[in-house]
Amino acid sequence: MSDQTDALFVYLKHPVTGETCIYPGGFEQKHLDSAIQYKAKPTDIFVCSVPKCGTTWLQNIVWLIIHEGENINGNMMDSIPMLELSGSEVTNKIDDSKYPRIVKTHYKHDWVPKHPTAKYLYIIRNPKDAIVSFYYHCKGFDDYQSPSLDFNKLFDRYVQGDVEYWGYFDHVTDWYERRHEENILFLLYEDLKVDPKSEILKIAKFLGTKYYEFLTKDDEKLLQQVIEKSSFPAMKVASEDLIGADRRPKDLPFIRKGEVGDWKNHLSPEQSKIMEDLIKEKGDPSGWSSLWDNHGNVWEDK
Ligand code: PPS
Repeated sequence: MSDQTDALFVYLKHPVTGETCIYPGGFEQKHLDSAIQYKAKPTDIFVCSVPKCGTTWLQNIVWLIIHEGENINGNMMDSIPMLELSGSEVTNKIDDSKYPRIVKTHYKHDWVPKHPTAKYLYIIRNPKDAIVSFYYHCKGFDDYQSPSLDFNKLFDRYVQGDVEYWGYFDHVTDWYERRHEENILFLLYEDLKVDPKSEILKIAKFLGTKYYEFLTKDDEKLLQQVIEKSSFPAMKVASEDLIGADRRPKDLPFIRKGEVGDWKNHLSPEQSKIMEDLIKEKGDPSGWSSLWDNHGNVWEDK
């Protein structure tokens, strides 16, 4: 049992390179050994992110687009496996004879299985909100063994990159530098919040012209369905099935608040400044630090 005020992470090795990476408590080496066997298929769609940036939301949007507005039936993990947790056997069992397979992963770019025609969507969210969401995530899942998690402790680890999946900053840089590659679509949680319609159309276009055409025919009937079914209130209602009601305490739901700027209720002025300095240091060289320039509500003092 870990110190209950500190989240439990585990250190596991990449089966080929031997590189160590931090994973959520509960992950095991056998999962990674299996995941490495997965061969990307030409039609695969990978939904990628650093944790807590809107992955589940994007998974649902992609699902709804390619399944013509039909909801996921039951637990999302059964329909959209998480590669490094589900492994290759489970992932390969997802029937892709009619619809493309969707795979979730938090891997950095190099570790994601590649195929020249597969699609890779990467979503990010401002790191101040991502750490807050991550805090409630760790507190709520038994695997982290930290029901009394201390926000300040987690914050210190977060800004040092001493959390799962290389931490936020290097992960985002890694993917942002590849954003112009033909089969990568780089998305912002805050853009989806402000204008879901345009972002969903952008995603559909990226997935294939036929999806864009489905969405826009008949007075955009399908598009309206996708917007509605992927909205925060709709996903909140569906979350008992989607995420599994038994996996979280009632007061710590997975689909929690879904807001931009919740960090203002959690970060001290010092922590906010530490984040801003890091965003500059890590994001200025490649330019991702300016991604929120058009989102005045993200940063209190801009
Ligand atoms: S995970 O565990 O990494 O897969 O988590 P992830 O899905 O990336 O992030 C969870 C946060 O996304 C919010 N969310 C949404 N926001 C807006 N609209 C919709 N439809 C939506 N669905 C999920 C979810 O509530 C988590 O954010 P917080 O801030 O904790 O509410």
